[in-house]
Amino acid sequence: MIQVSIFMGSKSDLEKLSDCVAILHEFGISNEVHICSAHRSPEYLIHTLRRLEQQGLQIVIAAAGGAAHLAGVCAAHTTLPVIGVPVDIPPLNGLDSLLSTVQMPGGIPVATVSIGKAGAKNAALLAAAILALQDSALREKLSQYRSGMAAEIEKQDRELNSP
Ligand code: RP5
Repeated sequence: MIQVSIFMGSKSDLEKLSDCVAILHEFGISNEVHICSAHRSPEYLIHTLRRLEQQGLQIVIAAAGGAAHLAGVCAAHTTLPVIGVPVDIPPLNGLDSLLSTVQMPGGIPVATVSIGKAGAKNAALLAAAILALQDSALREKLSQYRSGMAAEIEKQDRELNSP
């Protein structure tokens, strides 16, 4: 059973999503990555989403750049939680993607994370946090991940201020 599906609007988005995939793997969350464009392959997108949902999919991560309707279209076709990642592409470098993804009309929510690589990373962590509601081992892994970040910051501070 695939817990999380990452949909991206183009193969060109893949590099920006590498941390998202890596974190899902690090946390042991089963996932699949699909190239499904809301504009260029709308029927394939819905077909793939429906197939995965029937197989037990729990969370959708949808990443797209430009006039980024991918997350909203996914959310229109499922009641699963949808996390939108605005991908930064020229010429507007993600502001267009952010507004297209985040400004959903009331009734069909998309949980939108920050633009680009940071957002891709946070999408995986948010998916982990949602799944951790029903998985105490995953909650513990998230807690350890946070402790690791805190320890790294403290180490950097000690190094900066060591005589
Ligand atoms: C969006 O258009 C994709 O998500 C991608 O970010 C952007 C550009 O796609 P390509 O022209 O590189 O295929 O649909």
